[in-house]
Amino acid sequence: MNALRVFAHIVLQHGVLRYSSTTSNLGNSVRNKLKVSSKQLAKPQPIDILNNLCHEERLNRHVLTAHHEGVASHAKRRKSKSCGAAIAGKNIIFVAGLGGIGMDTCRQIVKRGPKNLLIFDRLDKPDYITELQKLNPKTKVAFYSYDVTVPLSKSKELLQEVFEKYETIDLLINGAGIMDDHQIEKTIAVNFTGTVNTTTAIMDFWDYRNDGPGGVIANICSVTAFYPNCQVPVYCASKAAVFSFTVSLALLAPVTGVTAYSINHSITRTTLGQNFNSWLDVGPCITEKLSDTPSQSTAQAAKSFVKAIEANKNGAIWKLEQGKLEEVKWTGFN
Ligand code: NDC
Repeated sequence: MNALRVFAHIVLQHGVLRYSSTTSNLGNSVRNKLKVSSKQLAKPQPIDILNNLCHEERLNRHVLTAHHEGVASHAKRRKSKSCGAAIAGKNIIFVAGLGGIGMDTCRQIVKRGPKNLLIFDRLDKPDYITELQKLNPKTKVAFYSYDVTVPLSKSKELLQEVFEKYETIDLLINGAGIMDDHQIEKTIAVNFTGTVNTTTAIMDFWDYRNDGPGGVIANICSVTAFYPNCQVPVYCASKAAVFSFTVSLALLAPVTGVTAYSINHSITRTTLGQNFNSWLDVGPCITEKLSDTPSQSTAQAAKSFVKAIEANKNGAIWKLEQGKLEEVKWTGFN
């Protein structure tokens, strides 16, 4: 078991380091790699300490000692690659690129000249693809039918097909989402598991440890991930889960070569909330309430979105509200 798996295990133990003497061999090997004293491992530690252990330098040290030398050159290659533009000339996958937020963001992306924009969506809207293609004939726009709730093996098959054709993918945007708190399992399947599975599938092709080149992930979460709306707690919790997953991805970047940041929209005028139900019908008038609250258009949100993509900042938490882009400071680890 490698140290990362151990980390994951520890995280699940209520956010504290719990190592008993029965795991001494494993404990010693982790200790040696991470230079953690036995005193530290024996005592339960707050999650802050765990995340400090995940600090870039320590993980880099682990990667460099635990894996072959090629990893170092990957890291250098990735560093030099990330200096350039994050959209122009790149190959981009946009999951849910044909929804309200997705389509306007695709319009902005295409204008910035990626090499290929691959739209994965459950919706099939050929007119939208034609429109995007016309916006910039130099960018190739392609559509792939994709439901994020398919089993992980199917996501991997689709990505295998895509990597065989395009060889490299630089950016994956995960944007599939539904808001209907009567559909609890589906909400979690689309909003959370779908994002995790698509991310897991692309790791086969990107992860440094598979000799991959690394990559960038932009996960669409929501401001409700950190300001929950109690009328749709299932939706908010699913978004909080994607948000947490994204924070972890960013912390793992020195190991995997895959950087990540979250895109958190505030109320944006789309059809997302049109037919939605609140959990246990606690807030049946929420649709009207939302429409009375200050909001932004999808065109405004799209401009902020591409600015965040261009900033290309690992671990960034972007809030997109009323036409403004703001980086939120996460104090959870301080
Ligand atoms: P819209 O319904 O137009 O788009 C949803 C997209 O997800 C479409 O492309 C669907 O085809 C795709 N999709 C749904 N199910 C699947 C599936 N099984 N497989 C593949 N694709 C699927 O809604 P939208 O454009 O507003 O939403 C796009 C993303 O932004 C979603 O992840 C939302 O959760 C997220 N978002 C939207 C808003 C908003 O105000 N419109 C917000 C935050 C995040 C919100 O959360 C309510 C409270 C205030 C903030 C707000």
